[in-house]
Amino acid sequence: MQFKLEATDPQSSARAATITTDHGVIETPIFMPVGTVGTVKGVHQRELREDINPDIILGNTYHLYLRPQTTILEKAGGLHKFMNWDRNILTDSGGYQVYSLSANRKIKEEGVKFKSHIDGSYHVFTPENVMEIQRTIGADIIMAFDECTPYPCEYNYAKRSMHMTHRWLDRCIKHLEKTPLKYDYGQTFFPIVQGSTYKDLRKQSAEYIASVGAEGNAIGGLSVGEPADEMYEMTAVVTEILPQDKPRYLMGVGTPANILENIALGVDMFDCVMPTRNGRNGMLFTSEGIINIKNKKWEADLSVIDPMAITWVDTEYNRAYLRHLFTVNEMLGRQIATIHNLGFYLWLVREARKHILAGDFLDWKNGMVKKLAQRL
Ligand code: PRF
Repeated sequence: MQFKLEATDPQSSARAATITTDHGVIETPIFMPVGTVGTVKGVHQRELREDINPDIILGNTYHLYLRPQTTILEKAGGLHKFMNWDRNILTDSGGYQVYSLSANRKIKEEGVKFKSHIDGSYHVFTPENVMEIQRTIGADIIMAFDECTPYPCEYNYAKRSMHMTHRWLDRCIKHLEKTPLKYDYGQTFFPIVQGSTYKDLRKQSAEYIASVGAEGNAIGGLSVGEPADEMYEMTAVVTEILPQDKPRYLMGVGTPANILENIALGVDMFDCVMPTRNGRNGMLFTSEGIINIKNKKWEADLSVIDPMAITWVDTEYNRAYLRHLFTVNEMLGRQIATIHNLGFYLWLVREARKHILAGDFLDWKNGMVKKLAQRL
């Protein structure tokens, strides 16, 4: 993997860069659409490629391990071939999904024993087997196995957990060195900073993560219920310490405003279920603000979905029609909303990149944050 810094904003820590892997170039800042089980929900791969056009999408180890299982993925020659996506993929390690989805999980030094949310069967994730699973899934960027602490989190628990995440990281690295690549392209490994909402722990964790010298670094444990200002404070502490010449990925963030604020703090990569999940529930992020398309307010509004016309759905359909589709629970409504929202998120990070390259990011960001928070 190669990382090339192209510009840094003179008035903030925002950067524009490119990441190059065997599956192509990723222009940053980037938003990665979430494709948990090998599909960005409701979107054809063709639409994703041609209408939304992201350089990279995300998959989840936890879900793919449970279904379709690694035997099938290996037979297919990896996730890219299985799902017919020839651009970049990043897989999360399961270090978050195990805590958020499965019941009855037991966290020990060895690993995590968990009960599947699908059929109640028991499984164990360890730093070692999660590296093997990610080799088999075959994403371009693979993540360390960590513990994402909840919010709020008692100081002593956060500290103990952070140290365990660091020990797990050592085990991930050691095991990865012994586990050969499965396919004919490279994989890049990102470790994850934890430390809850404590500045001293975040600082310690960032220093430890930086010291292992990985090709890119991630920030976990944020956007778990803490106030946005606390998130920004933690990101700022961590991006100060993580190396400038490597990509920084903030996991599971966030709203359009969260993304812009964290770009200003030096984050390059983001993923979040918000544009897809909220889209399926009728929430649209538009150039004029946030819309709940299910509201009666839109019942007879024949204006287009978004006059900015980023993706073709924005002007192809009107608000009253989209509201109608949600009212009668037609799947086309959810598909239209998803394409619109993903198009909007990708537009947002591309605009951010343009403004970083042009040197006027901060003013643009401040104006945008105000505009996007409006509810129509
Ligand atoms: N760890 C991992 N994945 C994650 C997170 C984390 O802390 C988060 C936190 N927002 C989202 N996804 N492995």
